[in-house]
Amino acid sequence: SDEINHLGLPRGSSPPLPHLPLCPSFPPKLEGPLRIEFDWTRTMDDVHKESGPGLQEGGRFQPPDCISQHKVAIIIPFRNRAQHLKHWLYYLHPILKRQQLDYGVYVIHQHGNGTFNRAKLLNVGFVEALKEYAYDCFVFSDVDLVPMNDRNIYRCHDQPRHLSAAMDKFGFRLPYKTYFGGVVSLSREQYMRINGFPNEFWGWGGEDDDMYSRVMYKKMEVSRPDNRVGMYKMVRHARDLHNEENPHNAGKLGLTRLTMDADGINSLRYTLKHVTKHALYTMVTVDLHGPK
Ligand code: UDH
Ligand code: NGS
Repeated sequence: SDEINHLGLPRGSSPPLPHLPLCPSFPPKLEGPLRIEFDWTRTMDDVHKESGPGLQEGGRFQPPDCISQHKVAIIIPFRNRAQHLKHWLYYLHPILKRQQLDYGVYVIHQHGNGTFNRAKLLNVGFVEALKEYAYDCFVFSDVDLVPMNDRNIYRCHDQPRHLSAAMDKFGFRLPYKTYFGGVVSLSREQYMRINGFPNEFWGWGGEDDDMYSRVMYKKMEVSRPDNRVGMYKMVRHARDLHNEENPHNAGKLGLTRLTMDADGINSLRYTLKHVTKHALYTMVTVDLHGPK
């Protein structure tokens, strides 16, 4: 009938994606080692203008010519690091596009001046990203870390992955064997299996070690790229206000095995303040109900 077009859809409705092939397992346009520098003075506006085609509002992207095998939410804990975010966005969007990911960038902004809580922000990011799209993979990244090799793909694997295995500030190797800080990826299932991350590590230190222990206690292993592919450059910075080293955090690590099933995604409480769609990212501002 006249109401139905040749695709069997009501007339006027947009056609389904044409029959795109699955994206290949090895993205064809990767460049390998990259030159990363933080001494330029572009504005956020410049970064937006230079970001190239294909980005959708809120920092979403899908490859135009194939169906990505990876639906990835990138979760960045954030407060008062606008310069770092600019560098991160400038370098990461082109890389993530070349990696042919179906991705979204979520900047989880801690509201107020209370003590910072990185791991709890990451939990919020997991929940809030899933409200928007059926992501199956989560990359949790500090805002000041940029990969120096685009073969370090921001995807998930059969084991949780530590992507930032060779950071410049540690001489391009691990500072210790169980280090799990910086940038990690977990599938939705891997993340649920460890009950997410701890909510109770306020201030600096130890939350990444707790995350590592959770993975071990649930009988998974950490995979890593080699020291060449895993190279990262960190934007140098001074210690932040309201994120002092918390001397109680190290002591909590001995309790992870006992507390992890009760402290995590299943006990997460927060107040969402706003969700703002910027051109290059989605900002989620959240009150973490910190200790006073
Ligand atoms: N973060 C913020 N704002 C803050 C604190 C932390 O956005 O006020 C986020 C940000 O994504 C950062 C991450 O949390 O990359 C980790 O924070 P961190 O303070 O642990 O990061 P880092 O290890 O610095 O880079 C530790 C103190 C470094 C002192 C160096 C003195 N030379
Ligand atoms: C350990 C911290 C980790 C931290 C790592 C690297 O001592 O959270 O140092 O720190 N663990 C504890 O404090 C229990 S860094 O050199 O980046 O300042 O990630």
